[in-house]
Amino acid sequence: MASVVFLQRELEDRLGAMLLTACAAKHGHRAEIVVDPLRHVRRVVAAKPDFIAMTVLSPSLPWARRVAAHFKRLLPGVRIVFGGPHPTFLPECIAFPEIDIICIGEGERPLVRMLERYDGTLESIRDTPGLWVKTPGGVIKNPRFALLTADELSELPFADRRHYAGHPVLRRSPHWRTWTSRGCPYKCTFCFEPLYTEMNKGQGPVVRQRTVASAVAELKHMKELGAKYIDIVDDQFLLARKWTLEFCEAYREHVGLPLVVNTLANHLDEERVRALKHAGVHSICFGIESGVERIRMETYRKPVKDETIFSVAELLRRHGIDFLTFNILGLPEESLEDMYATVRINQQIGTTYPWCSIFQPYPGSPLGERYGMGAGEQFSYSYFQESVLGDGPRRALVANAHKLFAHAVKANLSFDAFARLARHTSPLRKLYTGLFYWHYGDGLRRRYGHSWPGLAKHWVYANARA
Ligand code: B12
Ligand code: SF4
Repeated sequence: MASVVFLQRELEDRLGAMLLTACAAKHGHRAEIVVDPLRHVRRVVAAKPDFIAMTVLSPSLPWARRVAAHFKRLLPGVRIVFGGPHPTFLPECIAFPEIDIICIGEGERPLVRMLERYDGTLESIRDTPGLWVKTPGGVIKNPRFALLTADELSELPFADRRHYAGHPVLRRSPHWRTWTSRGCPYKCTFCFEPLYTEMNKGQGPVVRQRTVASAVAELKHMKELGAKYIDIVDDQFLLARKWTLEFCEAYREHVGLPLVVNTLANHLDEERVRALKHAGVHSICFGIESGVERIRMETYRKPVKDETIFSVAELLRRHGIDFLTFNILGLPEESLEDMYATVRINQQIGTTYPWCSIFQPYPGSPLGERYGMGAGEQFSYSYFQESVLGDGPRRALVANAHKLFAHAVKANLSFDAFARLARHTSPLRKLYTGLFYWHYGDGLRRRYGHSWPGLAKHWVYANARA
């Protein structure tokens, strides 16, 4: 029996860690999750872990390295293993001295195999599929296991939520995440999915759905544990019509909690929207990304036409379903007029929740390759902060436009007003951040039942550690 402790910084339920700890425990190993580990050092040390594990997104690499170095000092002999999108797409990060092992892609099989074989030496796990292992003789780069099949995904244990039950903020969060599928068949250039599909070519289907029965059984379990609002994180919830219709029927009968899902707008039609409404779907999220059709379809390669966006918005309004649109500002070639076009299309369709991020060239995405960020150390911690591209004035313009985005949509600002405010350079522009958080928080309240005091606690915590 080996032991592993997953560390995380965010006050969010993390599916990767919850699933992997459940798999480890199912195979007889000790596994736990510690949130905010630098404040709970004693808990980590007391667990006497063989492995300290983290899911690493590109912006959290500096934090993950700092924490890894800290625990390596406190726990000589502990092995540090990183998984998740950053090591998957930039495995060279294993060169950092704090990292012993990285996992590329799905982690269930590699983790269990690693825990089973470990005898205290890196030699014992050097040939584990899916892992790169740093041995005294150099880094061993193993081939990967095949992707889990749809049947295997359906047999995975439920994400283990007990780890969060003792955490004061997470315990009270009304909003819980789950999943029903993996993979996405589209090829948007700001996203990692095209490369993920490419690197798994020949390994069986990349897009896989759990059975309706397994997905609904987990949702029922979540409801029994106290979930109030459900967020399904799948990139594409509406891929297969028959699956969706069966799911909606079963969800309504056995769960019925307010639900939020993501989809490409093209998958929304009368039959599916009616079924989703019947099931209790509260909001649907889809990407617009840019109001300029050419940028959306050619630069971002998101295959959604303007006419689809208009017709889908009308359909959702008719059925009384709220909708959130994903939008991006700050692509280097984007003018202020282009940015306003994204505001404008959202005004025209009456978006309930106009969500917007600042473009970041993450590793693994085609645009990330174009605007390359090397070891990824320079990312801002959040895509709500600032652009990492362009000179100072350009970054300030993009940050202003981004902070004003939701307000410009909701208040129907004209181009002139939007441009005047976006070009503003006095310290007063700091007030825009308040506007941004007001709209963002209001969306979280309405979609997921959060309270303002709960959100304030969350943000104070996040900013104190940013
Ligand atoms: C839900 C979600 C969130 C949630 C929860 C985060 C989480 N990862 O659990 C929240 C809201 C907190 C979140 C926040 C952010 N997110 Co997010 N998020 C997602 C989303 C939609 C689903 C993640 C998920 O739960 N997947 C299901 C689980 C099971 O998969 P997984 O976490 O990848 O884990 C599997 C493997 O990666 C591996 N694995 C993972 N960890 C480990 C560890 C070990 C030891 C091992 C062996 C294996 C292993 O095994 C797991 C099971 O197979 C993804 C998109 C996607 N399709 O993945 C984006 C995504 C991960 N997010 C992304 C980003 C950019 C962010 C933010 C940085 C955005 C921001 N605000 O700026 C923040 C993070 C803050 C920060 N600075 O780090 C990017 C990451 C890109 C990158 N190169 O890092 C993604 C890929 C979206 C995208 N397409 O660009 N996110
Ligand atoms: S942005 Fe969405 S639709 Fe496009 S490839 Fe990524 S997950 Fe798929």
